[in-house]
Amino acid sequence: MGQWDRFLQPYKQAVDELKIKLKGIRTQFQKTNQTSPIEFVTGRVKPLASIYDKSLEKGMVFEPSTKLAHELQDIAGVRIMCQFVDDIHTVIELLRQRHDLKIIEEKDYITNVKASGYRSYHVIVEYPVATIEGEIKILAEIQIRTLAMNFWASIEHSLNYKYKGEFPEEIMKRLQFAAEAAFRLDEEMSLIRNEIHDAQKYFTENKELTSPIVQSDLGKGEHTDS
Ligand code: 0O2
Ligand code: 0O2
Repeated sequence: MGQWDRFLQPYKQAVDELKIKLKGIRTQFQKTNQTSPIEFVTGRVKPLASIYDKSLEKGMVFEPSTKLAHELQDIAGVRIMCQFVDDIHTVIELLRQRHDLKIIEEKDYITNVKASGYRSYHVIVEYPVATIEGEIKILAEIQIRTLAMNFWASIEHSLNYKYKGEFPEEIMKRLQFAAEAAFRLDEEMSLIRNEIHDAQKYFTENKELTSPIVQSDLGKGEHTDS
């Protein structure tokens, strides 16, 4: 195993574990017939090329080191997508209550929108990873955002890649405008949140009942019993 592989292995493990745990929250809400504040979860270990770029940007030597692990807080990155802005706060509260991770920093880019228009809530956590050489604590970044914030950030990220951060004035303005439109969409959806929840609950409950597979299973059940 190369030096970088060895260095990144605990981060990979942390991302895998955090994804399972956070998806578990969603499952628990669903199994108890409650609306989940988590829509879906993704995760990644920062690609080596991005670690290289970031270490150059921060004036650090590009090598696996304690300093790098300390300075680059998002080598392990997990993203939680929510339907509504309020869900973000529910998720943060759930994270604060956990004993298997320790929040060491919170960055509220929802209240303090970035100049680009970026909105999201970032939580930096210290997470213990069990290795065959004993436990090590690594840093991970959990980004929590609505679907609309995620839509905007994904598009802006792709454009950023194309323009390498040097957006033409016109595009930058349109992106800022789009970010505000996305946020207005979040606000509008929040206003009919209860209505949406009722509809989703109704859909989930009735989906099972009207499914042809369940119907035929129910049918089979009746024949066996009789
Ligand atoms: P399910 O049953 O579909 O929820 P993974 O390795 O698959 O766990 P990864 O590679 O980190 O996850 O991220 P990926 O593949 O981009 O997406 C992770 C999960 O989020 C996948 O579900 C996707 O189906 C789901 N997902 C991605 N985009 C959206 C979206 O826009 N809306 C919704 N609702 N879900 C989305 P899983 O985990 O494979 O299982
Ligand atoms: P990627 O490709 O997402 O992995 P630093 O991390 O040192 O740059 P800072 O200020 O501590 O600095 O980090 P910040 O801004 O809290 O979080 C950085 C991450 O947030 C970025 O990761 C993005 O994922 C996201 N982010 C921050 N600002 C923007 C933005 O304007 N647009 C988009 N689309 N995403 C943003 P990276 O490192 O860019 O990499």
